[in-house]
Amino acid sequence: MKTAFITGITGQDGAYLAKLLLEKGYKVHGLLARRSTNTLWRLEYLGIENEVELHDGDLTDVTSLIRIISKVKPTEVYNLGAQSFVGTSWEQPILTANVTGVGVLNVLEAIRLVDPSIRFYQASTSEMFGLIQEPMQSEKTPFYPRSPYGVAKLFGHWITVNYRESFNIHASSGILFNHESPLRGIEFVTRKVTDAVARIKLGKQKELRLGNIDAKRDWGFAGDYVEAMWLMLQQDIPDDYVVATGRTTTVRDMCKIAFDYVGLNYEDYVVIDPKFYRPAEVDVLLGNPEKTMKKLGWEPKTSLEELIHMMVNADLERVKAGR
Ligand code: NDP
Ligand code: GDR
Repeated sequence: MKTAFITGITGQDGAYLAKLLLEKGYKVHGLLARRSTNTLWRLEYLGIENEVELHDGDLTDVTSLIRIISKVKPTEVYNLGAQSFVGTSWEQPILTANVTGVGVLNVLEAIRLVDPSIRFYQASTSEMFGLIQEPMQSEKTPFYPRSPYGVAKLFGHWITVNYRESFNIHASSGILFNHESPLRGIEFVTRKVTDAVARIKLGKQKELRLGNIDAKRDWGFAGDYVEAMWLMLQQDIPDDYVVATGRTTTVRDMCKIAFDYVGLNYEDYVVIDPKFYRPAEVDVLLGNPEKTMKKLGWEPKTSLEELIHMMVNADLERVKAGR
């Protein structure tokens, strides 16, 4: 039986990946960072909270990682834990650097010390491309991060490459473009929009305040993207892969899709609020997933329309139930 250890198991991707690995017959362990509130709602939503084994620890505490990895003896480690909200990274840059950047090195050091044959996945990001230098971004596109989050992730990416080259660790870096779902945190723009659409439709909210709605993103479905993570660790040779849909859409058009779906005009409700502008913006992202499609046989299965409709439906149900 294969055994996986997932950091960030309580996050959007961690929950979907845990479900996928359980379906494949894995024993799944996860890292549980100490919080004063319950963070298991995503695992509960997928009905797998009792099927995974959780271990107290933190990405900034390398001893906790060494202890857990020694005990669990995983064959695969997926490092999905991070301070992942770009906006917050300007308010908490040091914490972001420690968790999202040095946290990667802590996991790699734990693997190097305990068992260098463990396979490792790093959750890298299109935010590393930042200021765009090529119209479509691939594994060969130069990086130019635009936020403390992007800079921290760039460290995580390069330390993953470095440990692969220095110590022969089977370490792969998935450069994933934005991916969303009903389990997306409410602070991210797609979920903020679908939650507002549900509330406005049900008479519980009057307007939706957004920042830069001309920003463009390449949005896919998280459920599709965790499959690519798993595929990377099944390859004989570790590598870096861009995971994206190859289609880019403005925040404005994404809003239109969401409001149209419930028969409303987004222009009647969206208010631009400079409070949500960022000190430095990533204007446009558009991924080229050609290598991933060819080498891993992976492809995105869910269109942006299907994704946004799925999210609006889930939010309508949740708001109606008063959850
Ligand atoms: P989420 O924000 O939903 O999940 C982040 C996870 O990290 C949570 O489980 C959180 O725990 C955990 N975490 C935060 N701080 C710590 C810490 N100090 N120690 C241990 N765990 C911690 O992110 P996603 O699921 O959306 O993303 C997964 C990964 O992929 C992240 O690394 C993200 O940066 C990256 N990524 C995401 C993309 C996307 O579009 N979703 C695109 C590209 C990369 P808790 O629940 O307790 O807060
Ligand atoms: P992003 O996602 O920064 O791309 O990072 P987010 O959904 O936060 O922003 C996308 C774009 O929308 C613009 N925007 C707003 N964003 C938010 N959150 N709230 C608003 O009100 C708003 N108005 C406009 C933003 O300026 C931005 O241009 C996500 C995270 O999951 C990262 O962890 C991951 O690495 C990247 O995706 C790929």
